[in-house]
Amino acid sequence: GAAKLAKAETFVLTTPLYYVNAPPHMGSAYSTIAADAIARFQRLLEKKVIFVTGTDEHGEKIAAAAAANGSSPSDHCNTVSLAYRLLWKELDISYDKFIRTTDPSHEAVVKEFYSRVLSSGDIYRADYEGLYCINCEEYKDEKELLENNCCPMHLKPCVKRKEDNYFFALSKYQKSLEELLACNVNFVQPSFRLNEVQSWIKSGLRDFSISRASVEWGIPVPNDGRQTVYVWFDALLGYVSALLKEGEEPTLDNAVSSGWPASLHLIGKDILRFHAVYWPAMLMSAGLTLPKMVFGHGFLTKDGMKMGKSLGNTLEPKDLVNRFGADAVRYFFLREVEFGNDGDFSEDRFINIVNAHLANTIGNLLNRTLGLLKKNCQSILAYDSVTAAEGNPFKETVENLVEKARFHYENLSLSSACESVLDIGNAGNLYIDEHAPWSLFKQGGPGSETAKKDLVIILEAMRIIAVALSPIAPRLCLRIYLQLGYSKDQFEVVTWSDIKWGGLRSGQVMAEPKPVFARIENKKETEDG
Ligand code: ME8
Repeated sequence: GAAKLAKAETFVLTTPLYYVNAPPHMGSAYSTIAADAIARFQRLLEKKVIFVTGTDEHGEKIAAAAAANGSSPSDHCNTVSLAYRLLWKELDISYDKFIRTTDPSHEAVVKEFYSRVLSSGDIYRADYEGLYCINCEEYKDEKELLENNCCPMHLKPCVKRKEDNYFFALSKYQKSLEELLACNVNFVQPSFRLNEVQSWIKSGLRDFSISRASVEWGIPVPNDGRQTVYVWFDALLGYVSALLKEGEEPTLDNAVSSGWPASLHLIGKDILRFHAVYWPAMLMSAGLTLPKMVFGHGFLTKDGMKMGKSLGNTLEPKDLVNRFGADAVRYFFLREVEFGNDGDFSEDRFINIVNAHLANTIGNLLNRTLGLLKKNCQSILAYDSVTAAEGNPFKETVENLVEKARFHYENLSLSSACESVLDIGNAGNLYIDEHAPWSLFKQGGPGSETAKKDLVIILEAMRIIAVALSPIAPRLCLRIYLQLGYSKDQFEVVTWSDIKWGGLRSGQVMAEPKPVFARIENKKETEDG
């Protein structure tokens, strides 16, 4: 029935739940910006979206960070978790749920989950000795380590640990995981990461320890108060507990019926093993449905090294937003980094791209068209956009590019989606230069009728750009909509179906032309002359 259909349409999308050992940096912001663009696109398609983000607050690394600050773990977590929420606000992140793994309802869900896995017979007690990387919060194989047992990601030596722990019988799921990946080739994305996951599994899955005797800052293991639940066995469940509704009894069943399974876990490639191997096995053990897809994107790098809290080589997203605005930051990283691959940041490149695409291709085109309309038509459209474009191949060009953009968004090729939308702007610039409506207006008579149509055509293309680019640069697109004479309320209910050519009507009054995107001054260029 209708309820079932509505449920099928729910799109649950998650970002990683970020460690609160340090405030957010550009890498954390990158995953979240990408997820936000995907969430906004899905909403344009009129799906019910539940966009989950949050913070991962337990474990040894967090406790150590709190101690180093001289604060209690919970004060420390409150401060840093808030910093994430504040940054998400500045970046226009439209999340629906923000889960903190220290929420009591989450703890209840973890305990219930643990008990289910225990009753499946997948938890046992054993001694373990191995090399532990605190920054990864993971036991490592000696084979994967550098000299002096250094972790290849964090370049810090792993420590020898011996513990009496509870173990999860991951090895029991070897076959089921192999089948999952064989039958469901889209489970791991981009597809070039599938091989990597398959070869981990093929090399033989080993049971892993899911409790810590040495760590106090965590959720107590049910039936054994002397151990806490391993931070990954705890945090992954945040994707489920996030779905609980306000005030609802915190049970697994309630969380599941509110939207589980996730349609997409968006993560960095560093935590692919947890999401594509450990997590599905854990869910199978507890009898829960698996997520539909795990997408592991690449790293933002600085000097070739992963930018991160542990290495301290980060870029401050706050600074970038303060200097350039949220739209520029969002646009740059989504356009510049092919989604799935690594990408490097350079300030020159940032300024050049954002100026060329947002200020010139889009902003200038809109501004000069509105200028001409003001001068020659008192800012009033003389034709319906459908009539204006009759028999004009430009309309088809725009329609083809819109289809491409949609295809790329659906395939999470965010950079290509940006490119297709920008190509509408390029086509518009070419069109206006070739048709030169300013000189047609001078001719008067039929010439100025043609020119009036040309302006409507360009502005209709602008309207379409404003819808199609809104997942990436929402504020800029709102400003375009306002310039085209619409209200904020009208922009907020726009859907992908509004992209259809024909929105602008004769008689519609455009706003006073005003730049929608301020060109960024490149200080270095100015200094260099
Ligand atoms: O791993 N480039 O949290 P975390 C791109 N708490 N993305 C980056 C990045 C970079 N340089 N650095 C970090 C954790 N990220 C766990 C997750 S999930 C249940 C628990 C992004 O704060 C990327 O998405 O270390 C990466 O996977 C995530 O931040 C890790 O964040």
